Amino acid sequence: MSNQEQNKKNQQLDQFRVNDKDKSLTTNQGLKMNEDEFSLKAGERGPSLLEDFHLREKITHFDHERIPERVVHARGFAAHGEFEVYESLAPYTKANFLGEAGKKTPVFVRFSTVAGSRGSGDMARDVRGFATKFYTDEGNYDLVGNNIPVFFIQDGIKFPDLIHAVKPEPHNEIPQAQSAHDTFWDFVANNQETAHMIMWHLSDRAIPRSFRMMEGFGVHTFRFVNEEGQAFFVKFHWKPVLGVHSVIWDEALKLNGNDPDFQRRDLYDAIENGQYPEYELGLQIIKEEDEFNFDFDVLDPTKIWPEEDVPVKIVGKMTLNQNIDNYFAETEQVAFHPGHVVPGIDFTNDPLLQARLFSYTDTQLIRLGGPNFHEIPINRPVCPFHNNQRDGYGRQTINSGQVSYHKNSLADNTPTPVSEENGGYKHYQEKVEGKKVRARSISFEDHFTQAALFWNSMSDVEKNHIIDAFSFELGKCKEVAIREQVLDMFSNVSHDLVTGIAENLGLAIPKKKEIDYTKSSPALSQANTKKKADTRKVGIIVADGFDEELFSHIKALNEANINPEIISDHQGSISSKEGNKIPVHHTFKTADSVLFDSILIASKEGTKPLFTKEAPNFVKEAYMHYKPISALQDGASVLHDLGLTDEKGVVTNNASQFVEAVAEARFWNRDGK
Ligand code: HDE
Repeated sequence: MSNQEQNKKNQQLDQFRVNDKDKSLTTNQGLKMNEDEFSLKAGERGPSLLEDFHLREKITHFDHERIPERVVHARGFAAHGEFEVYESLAPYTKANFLGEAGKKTPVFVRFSTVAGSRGSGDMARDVRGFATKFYTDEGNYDLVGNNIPVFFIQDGIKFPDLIHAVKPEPHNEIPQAQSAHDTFWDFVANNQETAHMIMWHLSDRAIPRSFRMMEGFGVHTFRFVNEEGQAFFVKFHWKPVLGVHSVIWDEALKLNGNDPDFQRRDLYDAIENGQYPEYELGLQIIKEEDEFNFDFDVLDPTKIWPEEDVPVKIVGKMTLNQNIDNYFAETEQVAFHPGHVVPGIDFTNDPLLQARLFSYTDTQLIRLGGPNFHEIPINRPVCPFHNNQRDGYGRQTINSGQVSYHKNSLADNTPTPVSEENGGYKHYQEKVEGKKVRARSISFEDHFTQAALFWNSMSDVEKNHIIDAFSFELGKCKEVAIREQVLDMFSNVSHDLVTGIAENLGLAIPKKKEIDYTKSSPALSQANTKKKADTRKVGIIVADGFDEELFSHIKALNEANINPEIISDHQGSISSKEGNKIPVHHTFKTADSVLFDSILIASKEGTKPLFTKEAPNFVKEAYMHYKPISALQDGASVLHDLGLTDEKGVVTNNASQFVEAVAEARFWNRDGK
């Protein structure tokens, strides 16, 4: 039996899966219909009849097909998979799914952007949601995280303000899926706790190359509780096995036009190809008694715990190995909630987390139309569930018996509350004391130290990208006063940063402020991430009459787990000199250089003018995007004509060097050429 067959969630979903192929057409009442093209009329040219139940049913269902999109994270894409824990985490938590080395738990993961509508482009500069539902034996556990480890605000009461500011402006609903507009930056300047998150938002992290190549973070500090009742503060990390990689801004802009589904397609195709995305689960753990031993408050969601100070312990791996069958039924109807916990996992007093614990059920009530959304197949736990909740729109469970209240005698006082010893959830008994106040803790007041930590940790290339991103975003604000306020705000982070932005915006450079924070955290820079050729996409430009050495090159790429795709001047197939054919995946009209991680030019300019014009354009654009380029045989003349010889990342007739270059991915030394 394969893993997927054993997977309990998969078995459960099987009961609901229906394939309509080769079946007879019926109404929703099961009545077979003899006709589906014509409504019932009084005479062929006469009026339609109200009696036509088939027309009515079909149109009515259609009229009600849409549900409200998520108020944030509307655009998303999801997959099924499995989580396996490497070692027992019983010393820290009694969570059963983390308790035994090798234990596997089915998962469903939804990735998303935040600001755009459901139909917006994938490549927006935005935070990516990374929400995981673990279908554990003790109930669903949801880790509803992002690909950025901190958040814009410290208190959930500001969330509606933040989202109102970043969404399209209300008077004209412009711009879609972008933070580059006045209201967002006005919010930033007036809410300076955003500083640290803004640094991440304007870094390469906000334009990931793939959902498969980004980290995930639980953001808040959560609490682990073990069997002895001992508690720990914990932060969750997902570390992608392929490393953390991004596109550059110019590619992001072009990708949104070339393929608005770039990131969903990437995830879907990887799973279809058997190149299953993998992420390791990492934990940072702080003992309760060390709560106050840091220069940040562990409850403040605008702060990280630098990995060099609190190491990330790798404890398991998640593999996404199965695509969804139906977008609406699964990805759209899945309902995550940070409050879906299991014994051994508990909350802290982070005021952002506390507000989330209210918001997620509330939003599902309107989005999924009532209190029974837990019965939707994708949301059902794989363990039994029993309580006295009843009725409501769309109720599916048929609860038999006369009792639906607690306490009772008629049903022997069942369903029975379960003691903690027997697996009942008992909230951690944290001692709390204080006056009722609406206030920010003084320990939450430092907004700039970790923003500076992030800046200090960036490579020069990454710093330039951040300056460019600020220049783009603020450059799109109409109000000069907003640009100036933001500049002034970020002069608390780095003078170099604001100098670069001010020059681009033609503004006065703010006065230098004393910043004595020099610490950096190498783990924050993508320059230090893993470099792998695996699953990268190479566009091979080739015309009829190509040299057969291409076949051995393709073999070498396949062996390195690279995905080659053929681009030519016509569809169908192309032939080698010897007449052997290979299928064409794209033409110059259907593809663009930005869709590939690298370009290999495998034949000389063909006889067709289109090839002569387009092949060099693909190479030029890939070069401008710092990507590896390679040529085979007479294809080298195309590189030669462009003056591209003898430099890093430009390879000729050498498959193994090319594979290394694909792993390297970007050659930043080209800057300025
Ligand atoms: Fe969310 N968030 N959020 N959020 N969030 C939603 O719930 C909310 C926050 C995150 O793929 C909504 O079902 C509040 C932080 C993800 O289905 C809503 C606050 C983090 C997803 C909601 C936050 C997240 C959501 C909209 C501040 C990272 C998509 C639809 C107090 C740790 C889940 C829905 C999916 C979705 C509220 C802040 C992550 C409205 C009030 C911080 C990944 O309930």
